Amino acid sequence: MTSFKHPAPVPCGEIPEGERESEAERIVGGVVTERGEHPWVAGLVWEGEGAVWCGAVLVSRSTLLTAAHCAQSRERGRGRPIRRKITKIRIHENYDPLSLSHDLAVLGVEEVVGSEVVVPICFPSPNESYADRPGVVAGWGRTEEGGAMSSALREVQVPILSNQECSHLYPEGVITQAVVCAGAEGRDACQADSGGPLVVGVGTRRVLVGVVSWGRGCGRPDSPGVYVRVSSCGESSAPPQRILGGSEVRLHEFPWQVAIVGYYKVRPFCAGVLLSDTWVLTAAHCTHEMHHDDQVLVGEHKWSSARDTNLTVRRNIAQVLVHHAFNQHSRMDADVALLRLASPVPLGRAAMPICLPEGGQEFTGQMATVTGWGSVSSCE
Ligand code: 4AZ
Repeated sequence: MTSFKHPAPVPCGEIPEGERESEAERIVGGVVTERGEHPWVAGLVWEGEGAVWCGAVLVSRSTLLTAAHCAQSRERGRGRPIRRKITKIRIHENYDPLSLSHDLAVLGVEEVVGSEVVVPICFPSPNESYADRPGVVAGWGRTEEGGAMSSALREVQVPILSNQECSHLYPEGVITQAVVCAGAEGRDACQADSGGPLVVGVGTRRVLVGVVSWGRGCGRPDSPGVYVRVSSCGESSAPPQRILGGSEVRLHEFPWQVAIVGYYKVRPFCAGVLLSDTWVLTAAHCTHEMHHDDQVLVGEHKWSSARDTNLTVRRNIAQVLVHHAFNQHSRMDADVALLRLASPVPLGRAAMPICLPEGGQEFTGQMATVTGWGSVSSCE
């Protein structure tokens, strides 16, 4: 028999057993949640005060994500947060308080010990946009524009829009790849829900798609809520596959992978990753082995064969920018460099930039894939 006090360990995104049946009371724009139904949702409150002024979402036992505008406005606030002391605040380095772009912050807290009401959320899998999926947003924010805050945690189902649809509803340029829109008339997040999670169900788990950031009013027609996108936007032409123990990738499965080669040579001496049609990220130590006429191959698969693909393009390197903190002797720190290609590569099936993570994302414990043309045995 399962005891609610000592549930089986839950890695992420699972609502603990016994908390799943909801007898939620219906109210305008959403419903009051059952206790334990959103065990990754946190509220930011002040000592001696009950009111939650921003939401947050637990992504590990000691890390929360929230909106940068929540973290910044309270950085020098009065009193100290209660329940879990915030030990670290990291605001996204590209956060702009005027446009609210990159409105994301990471809060470090004292470790939350096992509890049936506290469960970290799961991160989404790469290459999923979640558009046209039903999302759920939860928070203690206003229940209507200009209305009262809610004393109970509420949730509402919100349709997730494609960025293309959403960009028609807001001024040009504000709906970037770094945001995701969700909501419909009467279904939305509102003030003080900021920082809280937009989740979707994937099987029995919930994954974090966005963090509440802003919107034009609350629940107005044609004014969906705007969330900081947590799901990635990188599109691979093939579904992601884990390469256990190492195996040959499928043709153009990793279209951001580039090879760095000698002048009209084919064997890579280093590799890099495409960040745009003209910029490549590589290791700084690779640039120390480089000659002025070295080149980049984009869309390469088997370098020893000219017949496997005709989509490979070769570019000269016009500029090399090495991280200023890189020390070629220790090679331990800041081993990164940028290469500017002499002319842009055509983007398509064989050449696609990778997305960079939002600052402060925590990938500890997740599986990653590394790709390259390096030695397949340590004896080579
Ligand atoms: C706010 O002020 C806010 N309708 C959060 C979300 C939305 C609007 C305002 C979305 O924190």
